[in-house]
Order: sequence, then structure tokens, then C-alpha cells
Amino acid sequence: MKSILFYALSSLLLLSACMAPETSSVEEVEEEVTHTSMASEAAVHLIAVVHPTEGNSASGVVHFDAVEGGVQVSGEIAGISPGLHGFHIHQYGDCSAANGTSAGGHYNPSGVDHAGPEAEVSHMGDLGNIEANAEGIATFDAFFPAVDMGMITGRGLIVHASEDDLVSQPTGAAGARLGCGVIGVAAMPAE
Ligand SMILES: [Cu+2]
Repeated sequence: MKSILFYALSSLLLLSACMAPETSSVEEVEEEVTHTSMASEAAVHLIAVVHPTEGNSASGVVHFDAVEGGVQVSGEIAGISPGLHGFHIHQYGDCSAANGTSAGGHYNPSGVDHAGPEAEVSHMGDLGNIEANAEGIATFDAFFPAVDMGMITGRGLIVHASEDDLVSQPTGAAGARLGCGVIGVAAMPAE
């Protein structure tokens, strides 16, 4: 009797031992498939939520959408003075410094001079200027052929106090950083 019970128990254990790895291996495979498809496809919609740096009030949401031949950048930044403000992708997606300097310099993977986005050669991060209205709100929607969605993911987005003159090296003399955001992967907006 004892041996039958032992046999029944041990076969139950054996059965569960056999089933357990099979279940987890299916999960592992599914997880692997998800990771693979994410790694092989560049995101088609990125988003940066801009928060004010210390003592400033620049804030807003900026969308980056993959379109034929480049990237469409659109959004709204509020809380800035009327007029032009330098607007760049910076090297690091790090807004931890109170003044935004932790985001590093302009994102410039080709190691070229600073210029405007319409110049023949410019930093990938050179988005030029945004222009705020009398209420201090800048609304924009512009196309950038040189921006690569995969390369800008996880980097910083900075709104400056002054106009980018598109000439001065290496920053365009755009002054202090009023707002900082991190460019991250977002779901596609509902149509
Ligand atoms: Cu900048």
C-alpha cells in the first residue's frame, strides 16, 4: 500500500515537473518574438513631454511621426516669451539638472557644424526655432528629412530662452534652457 501511494505521488511530481518547463518555454518563446519584432522595427511615433527647468515655465507635448523621407515634428509649447526660441534635440535624454544642462549638447552624430535645418549640413538635432504668439504659445508642424527616428529615441528635447541664430557655433547662441523633455516611444494616436 505504501509503495503504491509513493508511486502515485512520485508520478504526480514527475508529471508536474514535466509540464512546468513546457509551459514556461512557451512563454519564453512568445516573449522573444515580441522583443525581436520591436527591435527590428523603428518606432513610428515618438513623444516628448517638455517640463520647465527651474525658475521657468516652458511646457508642452511634441510628437515625432515617421513619414515618407523623414520625420514630421508637431506640437505646442506654452509658457515662453513671444517670438523665436531655439528648439533642438540634445544628445542625452537626461533632464535631471535644474537648468537642463544634463541633456548635453546638440545631438550631432555626424560631427558637423551647427546650422539651421534647411542648411545643406547641420546637426541632426538642429530643429531651428519655434515661434510663440503674443500669449507665449508656439504651435508648430514641420518636416525634417535628416532626422532618424531610431537615432533620436531616448534623447533630449530642449526649448531655449533665445532665438537660434543658425550661425553661432556650436549652439546658435540660443541661451538658457527653459524646458526639457525626453523623446520616447508612444502608441500611435487614434485616427
Ligand atoms: Cu539646444
